[in-house]
Amino acid sequence: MRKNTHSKWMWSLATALSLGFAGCNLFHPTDSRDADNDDAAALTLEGYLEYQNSNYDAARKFFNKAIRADSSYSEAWIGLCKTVIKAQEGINVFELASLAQRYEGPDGKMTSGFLVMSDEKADTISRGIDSVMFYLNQFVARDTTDRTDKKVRFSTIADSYTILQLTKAALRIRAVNSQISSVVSAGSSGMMMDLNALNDMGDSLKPFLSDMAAAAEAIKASPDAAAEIVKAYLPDSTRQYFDDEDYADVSVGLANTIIQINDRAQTVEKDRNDVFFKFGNGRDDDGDGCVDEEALDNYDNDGDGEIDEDVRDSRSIVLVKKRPQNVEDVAKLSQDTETYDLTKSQIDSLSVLEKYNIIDIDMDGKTTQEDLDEWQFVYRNPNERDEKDNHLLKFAIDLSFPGKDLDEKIKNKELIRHDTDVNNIKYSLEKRKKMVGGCWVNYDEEEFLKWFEGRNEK
Ligand SMILES: [Ca+2]
Ligand SMILES: [Ca+2]
Ligand SMILES: [Ca+2]
Ligand SMILES: [Ca+2]
Repeated sequence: MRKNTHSKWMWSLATALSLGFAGCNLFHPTDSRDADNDDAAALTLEGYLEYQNSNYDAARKFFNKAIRADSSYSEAWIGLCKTVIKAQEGINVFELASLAQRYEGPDGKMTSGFLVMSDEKADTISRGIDSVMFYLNQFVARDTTDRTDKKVRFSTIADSYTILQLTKAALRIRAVNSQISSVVSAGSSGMMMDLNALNDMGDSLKPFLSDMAAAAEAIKASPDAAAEIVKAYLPDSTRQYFDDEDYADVSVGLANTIIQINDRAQTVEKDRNDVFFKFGNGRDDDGDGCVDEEALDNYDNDGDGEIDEDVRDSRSIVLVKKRPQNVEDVAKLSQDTETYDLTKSQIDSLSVLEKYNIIDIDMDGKTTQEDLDEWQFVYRNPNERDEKDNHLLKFAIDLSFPGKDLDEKIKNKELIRHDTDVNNIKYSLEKRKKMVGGCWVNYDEEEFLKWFEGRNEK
């Protein structure tokens, strides 16, 4: 079993990578063989010749000299990046991608090279990637801010860059005995993210998201090659539901989602981490009285002006597919010829999760199947939501959030969020209804006292 799945994707990965490298015959010979110290083109050619002969130390010196002569000379940067990747022991991108391959371990559980390797090896690889990234990141930063001659772009090395960053991310998530493939899965309804796996990561969550976001930028720069690489890191189940043509788009969609989460992770004030990064915990984390009210879609679903605060269990996330999978779907599509843009990673609909049978999101006394307003968007069609700029879930239609602007709304929620000592309540239920509004209007005194359970008493 291991052998079969292995060889299949390996061939496509090898093809993707070799295309990347074959396309990299970028070094234009010049007449001069005497590389002056200020002739970037000639120095780059010298570097390339050394690279061809596997003299990586010498190659690196020439490329560095070329960059000193002309720091915008992209061919020298690419040469330098390829050289440091080649020269770094243990950093063979193809081998690294192979580590992601899952197989059934002796205990019957699915495992991967990342999970079975020794801590020592993981450290070595991790350090190796860091030293390569020292150069790659400089080039990427220049390329994305128009500080190169643009003869060769980041996309040329995006496949290697993706593998290095995904490997880094995989090594981080390994620390909590998990794998990237446990975070993302697919089913007939689309691709899903299980953010519960991220809840376990603690302090390594932000670095993990930052590695994933870097990989995501590379995926966006070169989606077709990246699709093959992404396949190696994601569970096999994602493959059967998307055809090859869609896979690149789905990968970009996933990349966009990860970039958005990472932006939020890197910019949120430290003391508000819990508001955004306690996924689906069945508690009100932002102080508006609603419990796990948001869907992770980069939009405001409850109308309080904040995006993806107090997010619900994200197994409910579904990326829509544009291609019909069966006869019923074909019939549906012919009525509504709308097609979706997979790169936007729109949420089609939320799957109603059983675990919420006992969690009342809006605190109106009804849950899940009795209260589908908690799970349905005001506008069923994601494109319509975009057009109307209305991403509200139905339960939020009548909610109001007083406060003259977003700052004041947040300030009020913060006061409530920190008012956690049931023996010394500063803001009564009546005050909360007036200050924050939100779901507090649905609480009675008994439910109000329950809100304090499990929160810190001072
Ligand atoms: Ca809330
Ligand atoms: Ca929550
Ligand atoms: Ca919100
Ligand atoms: Ca949202």
